[in-house]
Amino acid sequence: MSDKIAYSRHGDIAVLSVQNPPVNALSQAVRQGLLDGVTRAEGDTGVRAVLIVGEGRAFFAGADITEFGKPPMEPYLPDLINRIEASPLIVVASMHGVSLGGGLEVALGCHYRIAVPSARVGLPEVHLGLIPGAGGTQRLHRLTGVEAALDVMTTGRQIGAAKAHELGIIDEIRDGDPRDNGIAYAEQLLVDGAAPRPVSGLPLPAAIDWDGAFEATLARSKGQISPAWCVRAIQASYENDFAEGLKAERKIFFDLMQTDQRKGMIHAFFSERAVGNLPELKGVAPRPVAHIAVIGGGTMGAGIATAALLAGLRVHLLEMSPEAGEAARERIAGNLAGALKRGKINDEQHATILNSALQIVTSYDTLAEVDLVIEAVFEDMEVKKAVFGELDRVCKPGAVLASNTSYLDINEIAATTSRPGDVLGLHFFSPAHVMKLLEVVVADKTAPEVAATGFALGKALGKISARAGVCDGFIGNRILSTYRTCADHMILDGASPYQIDTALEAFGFAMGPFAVADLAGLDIGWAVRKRKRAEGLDSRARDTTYADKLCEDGHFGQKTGKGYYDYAGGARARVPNPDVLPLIEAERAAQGITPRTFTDEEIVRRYMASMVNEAAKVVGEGIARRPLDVDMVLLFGYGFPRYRGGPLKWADIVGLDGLLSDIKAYADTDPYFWQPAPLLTELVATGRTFDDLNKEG
Ligand code: 3H9
Repeated sequence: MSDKIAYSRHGDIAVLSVQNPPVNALSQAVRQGLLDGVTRAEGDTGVRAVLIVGEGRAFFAGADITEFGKPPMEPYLPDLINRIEASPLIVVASMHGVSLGGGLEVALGCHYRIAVPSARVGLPEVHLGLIPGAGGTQRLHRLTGVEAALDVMTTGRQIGAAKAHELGIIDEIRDGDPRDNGIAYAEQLLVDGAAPRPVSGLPLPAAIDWDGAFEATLARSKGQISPAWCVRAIQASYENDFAEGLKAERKIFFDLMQTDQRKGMIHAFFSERAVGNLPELKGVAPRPVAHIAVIGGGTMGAGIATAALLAGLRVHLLEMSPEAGEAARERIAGNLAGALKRGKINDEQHATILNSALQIVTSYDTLAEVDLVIEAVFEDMEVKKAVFGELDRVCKPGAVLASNTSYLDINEIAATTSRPGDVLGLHFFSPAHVMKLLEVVVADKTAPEVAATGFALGKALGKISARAGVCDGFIGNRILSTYRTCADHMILDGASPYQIDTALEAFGFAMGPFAVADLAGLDIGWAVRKRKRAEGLDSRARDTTYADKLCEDGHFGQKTGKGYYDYAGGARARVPNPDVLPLIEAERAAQGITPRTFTDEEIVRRYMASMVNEAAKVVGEGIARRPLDVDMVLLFGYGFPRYRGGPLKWADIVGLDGLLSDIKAYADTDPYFWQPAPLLTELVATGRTFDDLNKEG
């Protein structure tokens, strides 16, 4: 027997306890152990029932994802589950923690299912670019009906025990120890004379309009294909017998296993967990943080304060005047009302947060006791330096001093204090209580425990935190500035903002760059362009000014009702702003450019090549430690499609040599913009990928 399964007897019940920490993934050794356990129970004199129960945190978290992409190893999960279901003994699953994917499919192969009230079940395979591949699409709807089964599979969401019971997935809910519960339930079933009850033998529920459901699911999935294939897999159960249905499911599962979407999503799954796990911070203890201060109560400061309050921290919010303080309180109250409405907090928590956890203050002297400060004032170096001077004066020794700047030099800010080791950047994304990304900007003198504190705070706030070094724009905004410039160049040469947005939204971005600019506010890009021009643009750089003219006329995007688009019909009913194309045409004429046509394919290729090239520079210079850090920044802060894994995973998949050749070809007409990243050149020369660098750590 595998050491992953402990076999024991409790009267006439054989208990198979699964021990594969941390989450009992169904690895080869676990599958083998379960198979051996069932076989042994069947030959064990006096055994009349088998109980399968997980040790530790979960029943089963599903198939072992680390085995994906490698040759499958026997026993295969669908065969094991069929074997369990075919047992002449009664087989009971006692579920606690999560039963996900193959884990729920094992439970569906058992004849009876009991769970503790806190148990959660789900079929999250679509989040990995797959469908359930061990009978889930052939069994679940026989218990729940097609509509509920499709909802569970196509959303991949977890459902609680009570709901699962209501849907017929779980037979019994009982509080207590899962093993004791399972034994008691199995004993009761034996007393009642219960027989094995294979789900595969249950009648099929009413069929639905399969083509309609397929198309509707495809349309909802924003370019991701696996959710729609859940429909086809269930449909297969109506077209032939159970064994043929399983074969059809298996074929779809393996076809999806070969797709780039599966590769991208599994890369995202592991990178999401690795990004906050920096080798250099292993064993470094963060400083305790229970009470923070936020300097500035504008949209960003109020959002940061809201995130901290929702995470249970005390917050002092500093504003310059009582009136500004009141406005900040109202912003936070508005954010909290949203959280209350969505059930994130209850009435009592809402009242406690507003009445005691949040304090609006106007004097730096009140900040003497806080553990960490986040400055979120106007993006101006002199203003920031003045704030940090005050913080240095009043904050207790060991307090962490953070700036939320999006691009300013944290080294310069730190140098204005007497404690640069305590200073770092914590770059939130707006709205800060909603957006998942946090860039933890580690400056030259930031102490390791201060960096670790940034990551610990990010975790407490439920963020995905990525380490960034100091440069203009850190990881995300630096890369954004490059691909956005690439888009502007394509506009000068003949593309329209609307064609570019449409092409990139079809590629999978949540929004195209011009719709994003309208959402963020065109004044932000305008300020950056003015700053860069003031610093002195390289004479070889192409510049565009048509967007400045929109700003000069007071059009800042959604907040003023007009930008690249006109929002008279509301944010979702955008239409092109008719003023924009004439401005572009005038600029082309002024620069003597004869416009040419672009295909959508060329737009995506150039845009992505510029993104990958800049990302490679960011990694090569050590601003990002690993390619996966860039991928997670773009995924969680910039609307990059998850099913493509991130720009550097995408680059690995499409091939680095082809991208480098294209970059070199583009450089023929604009050698300044298209300078190949040394790291990209090196990877191509040595036949390696970005993912190889991730593995090197
Ligand atoms: C499937 O089942 C296919 C079948 O239909 C058909 C097959 C033929 N495998 O997230 P955490 C690791 S597809 C391997 O930090 P939490 C994870 O990487 C599968 N490893 O904890 C991490 O490792 P590390 C369907 C796994 O408490 C550690 O466990 N199932 C797996 O926040 C702790 O994880 C899923 O998609 C796995 N299946 O969340 C479930 N799961 O410590 C995916 C986790 O080295 N998993 N690990 O970084 C999850 O959703 C969450 O991990 C879970 C725990 C909710 C279980």
